Formats: sequence, C-alpha cells, structure tokens
Amino acid sequence: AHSARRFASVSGWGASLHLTPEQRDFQALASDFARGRLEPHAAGWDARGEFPVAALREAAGLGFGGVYTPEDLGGSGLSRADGAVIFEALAYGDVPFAAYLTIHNMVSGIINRHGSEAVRSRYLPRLASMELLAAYCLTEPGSGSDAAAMRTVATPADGGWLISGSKAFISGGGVADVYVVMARTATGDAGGGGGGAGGGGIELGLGVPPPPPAAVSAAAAAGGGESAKAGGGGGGKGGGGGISAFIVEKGSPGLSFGPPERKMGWRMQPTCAVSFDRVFVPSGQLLGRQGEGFKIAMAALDGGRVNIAACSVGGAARALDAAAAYAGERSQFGQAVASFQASQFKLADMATRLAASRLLVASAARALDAAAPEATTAAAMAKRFATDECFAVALDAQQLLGGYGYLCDFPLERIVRDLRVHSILEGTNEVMRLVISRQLQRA
Ligand code: FAD
Ligand code: 2MC
Repeated sequence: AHSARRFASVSGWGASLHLTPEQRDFQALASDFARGRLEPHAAGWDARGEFPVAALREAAGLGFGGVYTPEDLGGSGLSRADGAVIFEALAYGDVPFAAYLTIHNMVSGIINRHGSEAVRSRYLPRLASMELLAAYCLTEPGSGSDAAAMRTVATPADGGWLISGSKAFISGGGVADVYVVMARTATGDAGGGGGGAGGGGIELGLGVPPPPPAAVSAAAAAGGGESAKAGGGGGGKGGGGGISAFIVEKGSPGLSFGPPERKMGWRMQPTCAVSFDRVFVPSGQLLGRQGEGFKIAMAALDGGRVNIAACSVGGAARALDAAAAYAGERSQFGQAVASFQASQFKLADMATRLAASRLLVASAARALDAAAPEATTAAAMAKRFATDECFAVALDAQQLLGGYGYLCDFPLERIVRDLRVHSILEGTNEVMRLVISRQLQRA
C-alpha cells in the first residue's frame, strides 16, 4: 500500500535505489509524517518564523531524532543510506524542518563517535528524543569557507577550558540546548584531557558551572594568541591542527546569542550569532582528543553534506509533483499546459535531474557507510550536484505554474527560497569543487 501511494507521484520515477524492505518501511513512515504532519503546516511555520519544537519531538518519536545513535542509547542505529532515504522523505513535506533534523543528527553523530562513555550517555538519549536540541558551531564572522582560520579560542583552565570568541550563522542558535563548538586550543600539553575523561559535565537546567579561574582570563580574552601549528596546508591562518571540539551547554555563563537573522528561506528555524565570553567548559566536554576538532568537524560535514543534498532531492520532488499535476490541470490555448511539448520536455529534464541527484546521494551515503576512501569526494559531488540541480528543478517547477508559482498560496516560491541556501551552507558549492579537484590532483 505504501509503495502504491509513493509511486502515485511522478517524482519517484526514473531510478530505483533498490531499497530493502526495512528501508521501504522507514521511507513510508517518514513520507506519511511529511505529508500528514509537515506539509499542511510548512507555509504557516515559514510565514510566522515558527520553530515547531513539538513537531520535531513527534519526529523524534518516530526515530528521526537519533537516526545514527545506537539503540541502547535511545536512537535508531541506522546507516547513512537509511538516513538519506528518511531525510529526502521528510523534506518532501518541509525542507528546513528536515534540514534542521540533519544538523541535529550530525551533532549527535559527533557525540556518539567522539564523546566519552559518560558524555554519550548523558546527552545521546535526550538528543534522540529531542528533549534537547543541538547546534553545530564552526563558521565565524571572519571565517566561513576558510573554516580553519577560526579565531575562537579555548584556553586551559583549572578543570577545563575557557572559550572566547564568536560564531556566526548558527542554525538552531538560541533555542538549541547543546552546542558542539570548534575552537583553537594550545598545542602544548596544558589542560589536554581528551574525551575519555568522563564526568564534569554541566547538568542542563540544573544550576551553573563552577566559576572560571581568573588566572587564565587574560590569555582567553586575547583570542587566537596561541601556538597552533599551521596544519592542513590550507589558506587558514592557524590551520586545522590546533583546533578542538567541545560541548557547550545553553545556560553556561558567558554564552550569549545575537538576534535571529532575517533570511530568504529556512525561515521556520532560527539562525543567529553565538558569542562566548570566557565560557567555562569542564574537561570532560572535550570531544575526541585535543587538536582533533577540525577533522571531527570535517568528517561530520561529509555526512551533513549528503543529508543536505537529500533534503534538496525531497524539496525538488515535491516541486516536480506540484508542477506535473498543475500542468495537467491548467488549460491555455484550449489545451492542457502539459500537452505542449515544451512543458513535456521540461518535466522530462526535471525528472532526470532529480533521479540523477537521488542516485548520487545514495551512492555517497553508501560510500560513507563503507568508510570508502572516496567518501569525502563522493559527499562533495553529491552535495554540489544535487543542491544545484534540485534548485534548478524547483525553479523550473515554479515557471510551469506561471504567476501562481510566485504566489504564497502555492508551495513553489517557498521551496525555491528554502533550497537556495543549500548551495551555500555546509560548505559552498565552490568549496565542494575545491574538495573534488584536490582529490583529482592527488589521484
Ligand atoms: P565566504 O567563505 O566568505 O565565501 C564568499 C564567496 O567566496 C562564496 O561564493 C564562496 O564560495 C567563495 N569562495 C570562498 N573561498 C573560495 C575558494 N577557495 N575558491 C572559490 N571560491 C571561494 N555554519 C555553521 O557553522 N553552523 C550552522 O549551523 C550554519 N548554519 C547556517 C544557516 C544558514 C541559513 C546560512 C546562510 C549559513 C549557515 N552556516 C552555518 C554558515 C555557512 O556554512 C557559511 O555561510 C558558508 O560555509 C560560507 O561561508 P561565508 O558565508 O563566510 O562565505
Ligand atoms: N574528514 C576527515 N578529515 C578531513 C576531512 C574530512 N572530510 N577534510 C579535511 N580533513 C583533514 C585533512 O586530512 C587535514 O589533516 P592533516 O592536517 O592531518 O593533513 C586537515 O583536516 C586539514 O585539511 P585541509 O588541508 O583540507 O584544510 P583546509 O584548511 O585546506 O580546508 C576545506 C579544507 C576548505 C575543505 C574546509 O575548510 C571546508 O570544508 N570549508 C567549508 C566550511 C564548511 O563546510 N562550513 C559549513 C558549516 S556548517 C553549516 O553550514 C550548517 C548549516 C550546519
């Protein structure tokens, strides 16, 4: 019954992912939720700038809050290939809803892979249920594409670290409870710790962390004044080698948020600057080992990029279905718009671009699952191709609706606005080309 309903739309045609029966079940679950619970509200959430936390928790109740989190920690224990199917299906109902879920799951994935046992059991079950919401903090006002040039600094303090600096464009900022933050750390041995040092976390909502010792404040406030090795060979001033990843909890003294950014799309989720003024972080909140933060951040983005691409496929699938249905119903010059060969060819190209995008996303997801050597390149290719092509599909769909495509009563203008940013965030598509071409030069 599920597959009959799914293929009632044209957007599923043209390429088979050869899904397993279990994947078909997740797909149907996500698809039913998207059509029943997201699509009817997406326009309202967009118009009001409303972040629907209750609906996110409902999605978590279906297993979508902890897609990669092991089952014994409250998650679904699924693969990247499974995740891509789920996020595409959810994005069909609401692109930014699904996209926020991918970021939340990316953060859980980092904590699962790099947190100590204590940290994993403290956060992952509550992230899987979305009692806690997550944010990923890499970008800064002065460093976007050149992420390794970040200036936010974490300075050793008694029992932990003091973080100072500011992050920009943080999805979920201000609302999220758990922030994974990349910051520069001294390359010396002071204050190391490592993710294995359990305990010491700040209990969310249960009081404040211990005050930071004054002795380290001058160094922290100086910002960037550390001896990071110029690792990575990139254009960054400090390099990736001197960067570490931390969990920072909302409510930590010194943590503050800028006003919500006003945006072209993704309006249903908040985006804001996040500032750190000597924010104390206990040593157990370090993820992985000191100095591994840039690699942790990059590896997580490999998965994030595939998922953002999957969200583009879902949004474009919705746009194609809307355009195909409309062209069949709308009559001009005494015939259906769909009977003009120009429309038919446009729809044929849209369906082909969509199918190619879906296949590239699935292929990259499988490469990640297999930890294949080409996984980073495959993720960059999928992100570059699918986000650009699916945006083009959405624009073509809007065109097929004529003036109605421009009206807010129809979903096309919103889908166009929401998909536009996928070519910019999680690494611009120029950066994706940089990643791909570097691999070609190495090969
Ligand atoms: P810049 O890096 O300044 O780039 C400007 C232009 O130069 C771009 O066209 C770029 O492609 C091009 N360019 C730069 N370097 C090169 C090069 N070497 N070769 C060719 N062209 C180049 N970040 C987070 O950390 N967490 C988030 O949750 C998050 N959410 C976001 C949500 C939204 C809605 C938006 C808009 C952004 C978000 N970002 C987030 C930030 C996003 O990742 C960055 O905006 C993006 O990486 C680009 O950085 P930038 O804006 O500083 O652009
Ligand atoms: N996985 C694991 N390690 C990786 C990696 C990956 N995918 N990519 C790079 N590394 C390692 C790399 O091996 C190197 O290690 P070593 O020093 O041991 O050799 C180190 O990281 C530095 O790598 P590079 O030399 O490639 O670093 P460079 O400074 O040249 O930057 C670049 C690489 C441009 C690809 C990176 O800065 C980048 O991805 N920029 C875009 C930033 C971005 O995607 N931001 C998204 C923010 S999140 C967002 O937008 C959301 C909506 C959530």
